[in-house]
Amino acid sequence: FQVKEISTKPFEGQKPGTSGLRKRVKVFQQEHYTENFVQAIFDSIKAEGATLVIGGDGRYFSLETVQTILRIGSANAVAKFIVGKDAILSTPAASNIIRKYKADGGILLTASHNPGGPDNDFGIKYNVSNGGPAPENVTNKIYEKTKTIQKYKIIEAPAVDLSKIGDFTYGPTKVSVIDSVADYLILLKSIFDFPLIQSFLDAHISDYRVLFDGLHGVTGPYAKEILVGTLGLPEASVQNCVPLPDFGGGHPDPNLTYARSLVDAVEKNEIQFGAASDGDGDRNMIYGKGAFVNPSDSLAIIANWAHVIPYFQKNGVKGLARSMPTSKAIDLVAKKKGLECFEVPTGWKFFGNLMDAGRLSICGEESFGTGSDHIREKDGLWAVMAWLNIIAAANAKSPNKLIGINDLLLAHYEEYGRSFFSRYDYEEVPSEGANALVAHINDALKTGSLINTTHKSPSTSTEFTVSNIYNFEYTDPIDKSVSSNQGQVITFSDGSRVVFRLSGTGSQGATVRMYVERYVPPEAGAAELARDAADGLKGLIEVALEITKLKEFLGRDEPTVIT
Ligand code: VG1
Ligand code: CO
Repeated sequence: FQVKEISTKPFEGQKPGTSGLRKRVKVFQQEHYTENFVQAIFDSIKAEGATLVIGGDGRYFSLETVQTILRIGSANAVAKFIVGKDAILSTPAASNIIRKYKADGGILLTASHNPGGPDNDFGIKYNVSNGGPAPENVTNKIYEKTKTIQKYKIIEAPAVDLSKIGDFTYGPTKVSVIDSVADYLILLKSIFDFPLIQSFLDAHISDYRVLFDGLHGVTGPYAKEILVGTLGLPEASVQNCVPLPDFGGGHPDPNLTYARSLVDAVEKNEIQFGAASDGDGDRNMIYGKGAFVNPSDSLAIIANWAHVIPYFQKNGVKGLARSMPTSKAIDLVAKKKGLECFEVPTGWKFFGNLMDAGRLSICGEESFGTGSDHIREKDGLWAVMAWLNIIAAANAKSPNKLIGINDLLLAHYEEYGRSFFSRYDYEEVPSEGANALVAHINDALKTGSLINTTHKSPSTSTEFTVSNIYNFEYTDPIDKSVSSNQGQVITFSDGSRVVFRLSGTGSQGATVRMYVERYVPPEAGAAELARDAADGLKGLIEVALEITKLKEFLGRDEPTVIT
């Protein structure tokens, strides 16, 4: 084999966002574009002699990109690649493989929940040796390299057949093609009480039915192996579980808007426990008949019930954490249990240091991401199994009444109070409008013009008084690195808050996210606690939209997605 050096020129904008570099497929298909970014990764790490994992959600352009990585990696003297069969490894499965086989890092080919196919999105994300997304010092280094790159190294060798499991040699490099599911299944079995879940599901085969929707993303084969293969549920318990390069034309994002296929089937067939995951398998939505679990509540409930999960029985719960816009429901659980609770910026990479330092066990984000220190990514199927484990444990103590999702939610609210939470997404708005909105809020922040002003909601007549406005900044408690401008927060005198952020995962225009939260204590009573979230937040949302003039700046009357 021979190493060739190819001259190239930098491309603008190869800056990894919240979770890797995400662009339209057509952008990645430009001559040298993908090669440049891959070489920039190898220039930023110690590639020589390294063992690296390659996986992804199987989206369009993945197979070609794996071969590109093998060719460039081999030319850069990578010792070994561990690749998921057919280029498939869910994001959590890849994180597990990196840790289990002590690899130096991994390259994940995914744009997560963004649609796929020739006219949609592709993405490349680098993970480090703890199995988590590269921290900002690494992604900044990669970005710097992309700005000055003049050449990349490549070898000529026939493509590796990724459809066959086994060990191959590729130039000077070893390539091991592995089963995508096996190691992940072993992992989950070591975490959850499978016998308890099994006996509950067996006993309730007709009155507690389960439906998992893979949205044609990567989790299909994993969910099938766990739910059908291991727990013995009927085939009808899974749907859309064949991964497709374009996700069947859908938007593989588990929320009430994009996971309609799950919501409709659950409602129509009166399914007690439904769940879905996103394209790369790190997100989850728990949705039963008439029962939607808000991700912020999901996190708090899993933490509150951690004692029924064998992994936490064995390892204890070291600490809890949430991303800044996630509701403070988890903080209340931490307080009651005497645990440390951290507030980090959006993006899973911020949890890794805390976990590595032994200070964090369970964490999550409002964006349907929940997970623990069993790996260093959020984990969709882990959350599904956590819920099944909790439901099974709750029912083991309740022989006469079947406990379902809504019972757990209400019991939690009655114990801790409820943080009504909602997120409005304004997707792909003009960047000028989004920037003007940010500038407008910054202006209010600088001049203090909104502080102590009172605003009345036109429809509910509730009044909200602004108490503070700030830009969220985070200092990592472990390595002391500082991340600034992580979202604008407006707090109100009743403890409510509204957060504004620009998304870092979009590939076109700008996406503005508005997060609203209002806390109601347990004393408010069951009726108030069980209210519809949209209803409980109506007044606050009206006031937030009014004081920020959001509709004017964005030229949008309604958000594209409401969670
Ligand atoms: C979004 C979510 C964030 C999540 C990120 C990656 O980021 O808000 O919570 O960590 O996606 O998730 P942003 O910058 O668009 O708000 V995934 O499942 O796309 O890897
Ligand atoms: Co994802």
